[in-house]
Amino acid sequence: MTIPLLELTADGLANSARRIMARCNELARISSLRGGVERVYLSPEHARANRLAAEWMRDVGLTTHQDAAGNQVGRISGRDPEAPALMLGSHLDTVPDAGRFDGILGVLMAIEVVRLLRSRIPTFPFCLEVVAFSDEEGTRFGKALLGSAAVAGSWDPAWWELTDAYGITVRQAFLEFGLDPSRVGEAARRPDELVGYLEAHIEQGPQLDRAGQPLAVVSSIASARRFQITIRGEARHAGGTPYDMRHDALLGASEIAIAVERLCLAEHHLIGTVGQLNAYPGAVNVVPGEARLSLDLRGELEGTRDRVWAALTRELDQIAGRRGLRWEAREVHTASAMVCEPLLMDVMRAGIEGSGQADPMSLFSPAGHDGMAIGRIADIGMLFLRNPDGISHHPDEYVSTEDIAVGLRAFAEAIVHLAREHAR
Ligand code: HGY
Ligand code: MN
Ligand code: MN
Repeated sequence: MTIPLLELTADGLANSARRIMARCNELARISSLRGGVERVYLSPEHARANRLAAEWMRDVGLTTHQDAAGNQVGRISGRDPEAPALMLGSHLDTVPDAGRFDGILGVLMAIEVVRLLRSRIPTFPFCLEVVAFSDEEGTRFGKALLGSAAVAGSWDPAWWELTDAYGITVRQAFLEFGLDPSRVGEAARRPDELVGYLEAHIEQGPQLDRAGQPLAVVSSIASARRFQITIRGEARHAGGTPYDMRHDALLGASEIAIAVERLCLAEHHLIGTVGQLNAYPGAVNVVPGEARLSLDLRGELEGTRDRVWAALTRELDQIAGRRGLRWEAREVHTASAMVCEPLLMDVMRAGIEGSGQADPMSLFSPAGHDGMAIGRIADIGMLFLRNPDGISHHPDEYVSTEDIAVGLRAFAEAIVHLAREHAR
């Protein structure tokens, strides 16, 4: 049994957890969606959420600034103000009609952990930084991890021309937000500035709920590839066109959507989703001449992911041959799998055990996270919190204040364990 390093009282942790829950609800009201939660990159809602997060960061003694890519950053010194920092954080942006915790919980837990560790931080051999990343989901421009990619120094100039649903480019959105596109490189951090990155996040899956455990250590984050697939056939009269003359693009798209499920079910730790499917011209009395569908393909191993993508392209060829269709695919997002650093897994495990949960599970994350980008410049570690029924990217997403309290203790303990490791 790991003896806790910190004397954190149950009442104190419960107060912190209630504060976090109240703030998740407050942030949920900063939304572009009436009656729901939606906050996207470089929007007025993003700016308001950053201002609120900055206020909460300053409340716990963090010095704040917004970086050149719109991420909200807070920093507090350890023994040496010039020392590298342990970065804590997650993201404040959301998917459409989102829950209140995906990303947001991790930012608020990071801020709260600074409050809990205030008296110890001046003895730490590293500084602490809290980062509220600005675009983990990629909801607005289709490309995920824009904010954390800028921090990782991997901003791709091709992204300036990405457009949102209204044709606004990333470049225009930067300018409207008050950012200077030519200075995005200033958001980049050097590897020698960081001792690591730790993120707390809801699991977004059912493993912890099924196991009846509140917390888990994350072992790795899935690799991902996202595609926009266009299938073209021939628009025709819905009444006068017999089946043997049809080249129905929507039926071709439907067949490939079913094939995604079939091929992924046959694999281990691989999952594919068609989240968008549109038929054109979209009239009730016209055979669809064109269909556009998205594919989100993710796997623990890139080889498995890529092998299934190759198999899907062969299926697309067969479907197109049979139905007289043509298809093309554009890859809009690619992220390598990111393995968590064993030392950070160890301190996270020790933190969870210090919170009273013996022998915590290690879980692979099929959900993507900012650590996929930050892992290019720093070692990463993650803490998962149970979210009942695993439902996420949905308004019913939930985490209990009890699990938040236990998660805070584990997170704080893990940081103290890491400080001890670095002080050796
Ligand atoms: O899509 C994901 O896995 C993450 O929630 N952005
Ligand atoms: Mn998400
Ligand atoms: Mn997330």
